[in-house]
Amino acid sequence: MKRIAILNGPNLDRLGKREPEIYGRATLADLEAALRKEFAGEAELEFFQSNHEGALIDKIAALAEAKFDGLVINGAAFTHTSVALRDALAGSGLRAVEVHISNIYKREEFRHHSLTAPVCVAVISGLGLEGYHAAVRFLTKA
Ligand code: CA2
Repeated sequence: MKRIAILNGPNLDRLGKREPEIYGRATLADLEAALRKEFAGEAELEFFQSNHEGALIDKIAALAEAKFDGLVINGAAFTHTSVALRDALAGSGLRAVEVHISNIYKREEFRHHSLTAPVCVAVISGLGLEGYHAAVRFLTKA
């Protein structure tokens, strides 16, 4: 069975609690339950959320050491700012899919550029939480 990790960056612990017009009403716990349900018996899923850049980087290194088969990452604001997160992904050798709930290209200019996208195999942006499902589906098959 493929082992896939789902990483969420800063403020995504607030999902479903604020700004529902952008991010919807489902919480991170709802997302975890929905993914576990869809991929039961198909993929082993591990979930991690942190508001701290270093914690995300440490987690990526641990997943690489554990030889995970794939990684879904919503780096949230760190997507646009963090060379360290990009370096961690690039150095991990993990197959990563970058997911954004919103369509970052329809939003402010500063969200249009991702430092992490070039070191991921694919990017999904604007499909809402369905983007995580699509990413896990892809990594489970690939
Ligand atoms: O669309 C996405 O998934 C983002 O990665 C979300 C980030 C944003 O900085 C990126 O540009 C695009 C922000 C996550 C904040 O999430 C919240 C959710 C609910 C309430 C408050 C924040």
